[in-house]
Amino acid sequence: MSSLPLSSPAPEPTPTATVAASTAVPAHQPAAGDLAVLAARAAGDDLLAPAVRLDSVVPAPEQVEADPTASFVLTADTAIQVTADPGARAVADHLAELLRPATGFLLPVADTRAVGPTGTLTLTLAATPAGPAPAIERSTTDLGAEGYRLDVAGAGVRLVAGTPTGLFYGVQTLRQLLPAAVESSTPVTTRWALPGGTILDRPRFPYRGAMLDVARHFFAVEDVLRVIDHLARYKLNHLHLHLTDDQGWRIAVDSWPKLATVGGASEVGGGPGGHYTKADYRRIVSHAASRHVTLVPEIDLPGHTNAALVAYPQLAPDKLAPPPYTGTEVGFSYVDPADEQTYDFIADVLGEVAALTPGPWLHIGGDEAFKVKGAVYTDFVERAQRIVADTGKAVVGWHQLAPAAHLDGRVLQWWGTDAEDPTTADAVRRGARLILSPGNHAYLDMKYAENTPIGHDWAGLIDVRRAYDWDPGTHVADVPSTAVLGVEAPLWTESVTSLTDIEFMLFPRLPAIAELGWSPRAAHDWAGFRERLAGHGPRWSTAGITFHRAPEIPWPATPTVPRQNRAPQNDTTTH
Ligand code: TNX
Repeated sequence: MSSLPLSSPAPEPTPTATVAASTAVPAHQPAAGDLAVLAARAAGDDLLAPAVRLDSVVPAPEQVEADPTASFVLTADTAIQVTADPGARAVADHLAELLRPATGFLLPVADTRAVGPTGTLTLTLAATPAGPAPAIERSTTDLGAEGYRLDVAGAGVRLVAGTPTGLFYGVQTLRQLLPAAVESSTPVTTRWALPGGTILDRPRFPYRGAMLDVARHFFAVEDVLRVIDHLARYKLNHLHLHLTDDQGWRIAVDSWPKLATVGGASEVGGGPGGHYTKADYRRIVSHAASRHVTLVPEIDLPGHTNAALVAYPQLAPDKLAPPPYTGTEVGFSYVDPADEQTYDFIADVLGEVAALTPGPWLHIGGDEAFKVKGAVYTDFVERAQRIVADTGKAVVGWHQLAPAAHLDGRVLQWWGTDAEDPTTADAVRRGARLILSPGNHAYLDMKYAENTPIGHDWAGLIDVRRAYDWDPGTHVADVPSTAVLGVEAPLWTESVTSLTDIEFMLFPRLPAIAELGWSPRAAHDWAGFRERLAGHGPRWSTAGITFHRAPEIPWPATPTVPRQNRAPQNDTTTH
């Protein structure tokens, strides 16, 4: 069920599982695509039917109404037309860039004021879209900040949203409705058919994220950009970067330069580590913005700070520089809560990171500070929270922050494994909102199975079903769904050392978490999800994305893309 209010009168959202086939006779003149389908049917040949069903999208849309009598076929003559608005235009250009490599079509983009032929893919920015599909028409009056409506008919494809972000998500849906070959980086000859009908869609929760730990192992800017692309495919809108930990400090800070140059010079296992310059970080921010993803930077305090102490021993309680740490233990390091220099350091660092970050949040960690206890810990957190507020950002922290005083806009990221958590529930009663990252469902560093070659198992094994089968809205006892901002899937990287490793742990569990964050609860259905997800395997293979061929998913046996046209294969059963 959507957490966003529908305008009155508001029909109940229809779960995707119950797709209504429209029986209405199309009012328009049959177009080439329709005629081809009808001709093929008449000949008893279903080969020309679109390869993908309208109800196969991940995450499941709020409402889907298939029209099996219609389909739209992309051709060399297809053009894209878009409302004259810079944000909408950027989305139309993104759509063209997604479709050009595989189709080899020109797909010119023009704004709706242009004279000449109208586009057959039309992207319209409109607060109150109107359209011809009567059954779900009434609920289009409020698509919200991220919703969209997609109509596919023989004559063309019409995408309408109230914001560029909504159009962007409509484009991600459109991409999934084309054959898997659309993921090819080189031209493929196939019939580029989209299934006919209407999708009306908007998210259940406003915060849908993933976390990448770039501190335990460092990852190049290009790797982070690719992860952002993966998030966007599944309509996730936040990337939390865990930028600092015992093993490495990964962001340049001008006022404390040795944090990055000295503190960033290693990683787990003793590799060379690295850090992002401010220019690197700006590249990440800007790519994220182009994918409608907000960056949430984390500076973990007061624990997980060995790398900072190596660089600046005056921050250490004993004022002695510890050796660099390349192991995987936690909870031993902390900045000196009794020294004023520590708070100057925090204000400087958070001030610089806030200035680089357009999003509304700063994450201050707070987890596993085992040596800073009781009132010393809560006093420290309360000061750090106020420093965040002084930068103009809202504070996010792991749920260990819960006992500290509430502060406007405070968000706790819950990573527990026991859903009875009275301390967190009390913080919620005092005003905190929650991001749900239950360790035993959403932690993507957990192994899939006993024999998974990398990963942890302290929170249990997490197969795809376990990642999918829980409800963020009701998960923590005595926390109402109205206090849940959304979900996040963290990937800790003690044992994750490459982009291939990252993708192996993300796919296919990331789309499962994405569906929990986006889709109405009424659409939750493991049996349907595993079928829909299976169709994504060939897409990932074609895009060169590594994934775990999870045994509980009925992956198609044969590639749907002609072999000679396929990108290099990376998909893997074993690692
Ligand atoms: C706990 S979850 C941690 C991390 C580790 C992770 C490994 C959390 C807030 N802290 O420091 O990397 O377990 O799964």
